[in-house]
Amino acid sequence: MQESGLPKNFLWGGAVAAHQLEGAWNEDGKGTSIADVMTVGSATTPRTITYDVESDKYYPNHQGIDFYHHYKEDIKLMSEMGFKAFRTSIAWTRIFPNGDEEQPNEKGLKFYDDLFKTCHEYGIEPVITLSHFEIPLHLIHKYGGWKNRKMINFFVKFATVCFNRYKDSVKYWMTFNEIDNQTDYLDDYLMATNSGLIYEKKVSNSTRERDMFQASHYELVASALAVKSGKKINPNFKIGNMINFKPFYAISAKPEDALFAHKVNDYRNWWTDIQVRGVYPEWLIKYLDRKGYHEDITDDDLKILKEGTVDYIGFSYYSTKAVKYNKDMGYDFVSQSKQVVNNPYLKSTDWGWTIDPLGLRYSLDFLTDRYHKPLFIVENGLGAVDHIEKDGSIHDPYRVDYLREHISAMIDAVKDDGVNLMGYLPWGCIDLVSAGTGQMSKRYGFIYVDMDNDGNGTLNRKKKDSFYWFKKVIKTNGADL
Ligand code: P53
Repeated sequence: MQESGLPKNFLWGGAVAAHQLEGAWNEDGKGTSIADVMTVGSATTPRTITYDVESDKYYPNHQGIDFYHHYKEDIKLMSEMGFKAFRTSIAWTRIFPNGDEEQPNEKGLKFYDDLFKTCHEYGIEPVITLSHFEIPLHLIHKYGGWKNRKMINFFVKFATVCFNRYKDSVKYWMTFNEIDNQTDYLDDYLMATNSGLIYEKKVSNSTRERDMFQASHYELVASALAVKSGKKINPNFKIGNMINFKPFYAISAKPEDALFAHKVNDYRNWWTDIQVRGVYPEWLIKYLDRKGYHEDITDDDLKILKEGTVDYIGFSYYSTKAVKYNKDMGYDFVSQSKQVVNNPYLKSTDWGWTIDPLGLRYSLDFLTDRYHKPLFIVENGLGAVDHIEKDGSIHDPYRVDYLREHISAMIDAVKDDGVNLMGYLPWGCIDLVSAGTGQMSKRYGFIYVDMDNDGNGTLNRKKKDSFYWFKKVIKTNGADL
């Protein structure tokens, strides 16, 4: 068998996030997070975000897949697949239940000591996201979320406590999950989960966009301060950003479409521009000025942004989109507008996400050309409904096909295009609660978990066909797909 061309120390593994699988939402002193007040939705109905936990509603993240009590068994299954790395997040509310306490919660810290120890027993490297849609609800109610500058200190304190505690057990870190989701500033769910921005009353679109830029700016400053703090605690840390990388293609070769697609991509990439290069891009300075947003951006902040740039770019890749220039809207991107159009060349998943393996090679090449940094695929995968056969087996050839094609495109980017890629961590390696819809039925895992959308099930774990396939892929370092 020929070698794949991937480096020998390539980090194969999988990814999850605390709020989507841990459960135990109020155990051992954990506080309530934004994820604890989100109900179940569907492919077409968004999740509802309630002000507080209401007794007559079902909140799927409260139970997750009860990883909090099953993690030993689950990490063992991952080690059976040959995982070299496992990405999860540290639930902010386990460490600081309200977010603004003086002292951290020891029981929360202890849980992650045990989890990371278990990972290392199996030779699995933890890859840790600090903020993955898990803002303490109290910080949203009391301070209004990330449009308040005070959030910077709360976050940096949380990050620093984690860096100190886990300085010998975690090497790979990321600051904010999919910070660029906020491109869609008119999406209630994304603004609440990323930045804790919740609108009780209707406000204008430009108010929402202004809030988004302000919240993002504070997050970027907090991210840079966290990088600086982490490097002081352990200079060997590798600290990355984390984006939802989603290229927007021009729908045609018409120059207006090409320029518009370029501008839409700029509008998604400015977070990375700052996290990697440490400066605001030229177009954005003009844009904020033209819109008259008068954001609170100080000279000190700009200095911090320069000093706290990241070591690598972590990103999720699921799909691409296509855009068409609309002369009534001009070249400015309008969130959730008709500027996004159907791409006739691509099929979609049952949840309407386009399937575009070549787009992953495009993404790896694009990010390398633009940033010249190591890249880390920390999410990719297919959300699909699985069926259990009478004999208990689960055949998921659709998942294997999706992953095979993406891995193959990824190998081409490394082998032929010289991309410096650290690893591949497919999303939801064990079935968990969907972030976007709250469903259990939107499954990504190699490991099946018996639990339905209403919270019924035994929580038993079962290996799908894809489990054995991925084990072979890891064993051959991608040579046998
Ligand atoms: P789900 C969309 C909506 C919400 C979160 O998503 C998302 C995305 C991706 O474009 O981002 C990531 O569960 C996220 C994970 C999430 C995963 O995509 O809606 O980092 O938390 O579970 C998949 O199918």
